[in-house]
Amino acid sequence: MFVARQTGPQPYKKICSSTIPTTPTNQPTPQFPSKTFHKKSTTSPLLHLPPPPPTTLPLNNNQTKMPSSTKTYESRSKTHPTAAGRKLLQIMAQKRTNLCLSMDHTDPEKILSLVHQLGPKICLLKTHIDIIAFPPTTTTTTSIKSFTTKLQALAQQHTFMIFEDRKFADIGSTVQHQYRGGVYEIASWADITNAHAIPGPGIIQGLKEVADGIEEPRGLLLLAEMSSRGNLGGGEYQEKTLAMARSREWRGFVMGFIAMKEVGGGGDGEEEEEEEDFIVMTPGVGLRVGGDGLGQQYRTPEEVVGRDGCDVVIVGRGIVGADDPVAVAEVYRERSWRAYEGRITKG
Ligand code: 5FU
Repeated sequence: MFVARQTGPQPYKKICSSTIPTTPTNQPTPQFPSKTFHKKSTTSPLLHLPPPPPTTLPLNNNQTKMPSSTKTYESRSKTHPTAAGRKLLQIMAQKRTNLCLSMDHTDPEKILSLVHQLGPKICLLKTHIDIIAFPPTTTTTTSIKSFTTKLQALAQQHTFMIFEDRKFADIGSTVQHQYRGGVYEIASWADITNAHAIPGPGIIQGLKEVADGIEEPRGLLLLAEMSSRGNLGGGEYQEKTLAMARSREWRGFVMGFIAMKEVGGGGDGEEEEEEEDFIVMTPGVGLRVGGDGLGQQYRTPEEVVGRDGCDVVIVGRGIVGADDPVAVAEVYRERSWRAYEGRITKG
């Protein structure tokens, strides 16, 4: 019988923090009806967001376009074309963290407790709201609303943003309902969400129309590729996704990609005077190269951020399943931040 080899973070299996390397390992690199939400501004005192940049950023003829990966998060926070992107980059620069916690626990009370402990380490909290087992003590909608309100309060207290990893994948009309309504009302509390490009540009348009009705900045990531073995992203699919993201229509909404390496960043060809900047967020990050036996593939922070130019590392079981999640989160934060500093020094 074939038994899959499991070498990366395991589902809630204990990881002993004392055995975690704080320096890169020498292991080989793997191949691998209209409702709007108007909320009061809850901007943290840490954040004094700069005004939006001009829609075009003139370059003189001799100036070479620099890839985003060579620039600091701080400089990008002043020029990023989306308000959500500017806010996130500013948090990253000020808190010195490019770590996103993927909170894939199913117990709402446990989630809130862990997020409270880990909030200081992260720039972003990633949720899967539909895996959470909400108690049937009140109506489910009330439980969910109470939970997401608490998450927002924690985001405010510890200065991080919230990313609902919803992976929308339907026609524009349907995703509008899924984003705005249902029991989760994702658009009302998640700063960032993501979508597959497979349905075509209507999915972005549909989500943007909902986001436009909300006072706080909302950003969208497109999935250009995935971390799992055999995924159909990358290559030509990624090129087409990038072309879709570049449309002027959603310049202030599409903030970046889920991808395994830097995407775009050299200007879009049509608008030669403009520099583009897509924030790349990357799951499949572990302290060692490995996998989970179900297709997930792990690479190290040094590979993901330092070598491949990604901006935000997304870590789930590697932190949540550890004996000491706070200590392990600090190892991920520190290694990912050092990889970023090394990258911009080289650039
Ligand atoms: F888009 C993606 C992807 O390509 N790979 C992923 O693993 C999303 N994910 C999510 O990141 C996945 O659904 C988990 O929520 C998280 C990774 O968790 P892990 O425990 O660090 O493997």
